[in-house]
Amino acid sequence: MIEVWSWPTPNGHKVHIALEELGLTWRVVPVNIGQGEQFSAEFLAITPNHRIPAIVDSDGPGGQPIALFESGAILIYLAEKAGKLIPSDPRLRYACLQWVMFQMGGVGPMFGQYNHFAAYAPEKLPYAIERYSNEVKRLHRVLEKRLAASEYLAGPEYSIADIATFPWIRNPDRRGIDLTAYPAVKRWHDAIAARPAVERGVATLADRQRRGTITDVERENLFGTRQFATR
Ligand SMILES: N[C@@H](CCC(=O)N[C@@H](CS)C(=O)NCC(=O)O)C(=O)O
Repeated sequence: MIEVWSWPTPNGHKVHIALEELGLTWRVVPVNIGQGEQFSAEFLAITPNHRIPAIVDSDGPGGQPIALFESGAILIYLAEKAGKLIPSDPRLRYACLQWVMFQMGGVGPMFGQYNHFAAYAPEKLPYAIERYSNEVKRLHRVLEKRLAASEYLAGPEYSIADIATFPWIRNPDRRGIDLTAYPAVKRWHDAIAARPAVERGVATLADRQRRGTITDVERENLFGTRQFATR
């Protein structure tokens, strides 16, 4: 059994989707990050980084339990465990890992900073909003170029590179993006969104999704002194 400590955010959805695609047995342990549950002793024992997602697989390598954090590492682990969604041909495998790293080091952090400055920062800072908006658009252009030449990010087959990236491309209006300006990304997005496993993955904890203006408690946990306390 794989326990997924998670919340309905793009990084959480990557893992929910991968588990549904791979058909592994799993259960979700909700970690309400707005309410500060990521700082609990139980969760910190799994990940010192107090960020979702993290997993505990009771049947890890050698039949022993394993705990993992960082969604990219989790996707690689799950794909290798199941022997699916990661190419075995070395060239395609490195292409897959390259696009997973591109998502982890580029798409996730830049889109996240855009969300922060555009939606959550108490002060609207034009320089920061413009900088991250430019990065969001630039990264869409990189994806467009790749997906105009290749069916999926790693090559002809759907892989964890697509699963890592898709949750950050859905809901494009949240980032001021019109996907019709990126036709190859749109073709890829629509094909992935229609997969039943993806529909199930993004439905995980959907009833717990935060809506409306950020509250003072959420701000304190995510961006305030509680977030930055020494632990
Ligand atoms: N690089 C990490 C990023 C994880 C991350 O930022 N998770 C966010 C939700 S998407 C989180 O747990 N935030 C809680 C917090 O900031 O305290 C990964 O991909 O796993």
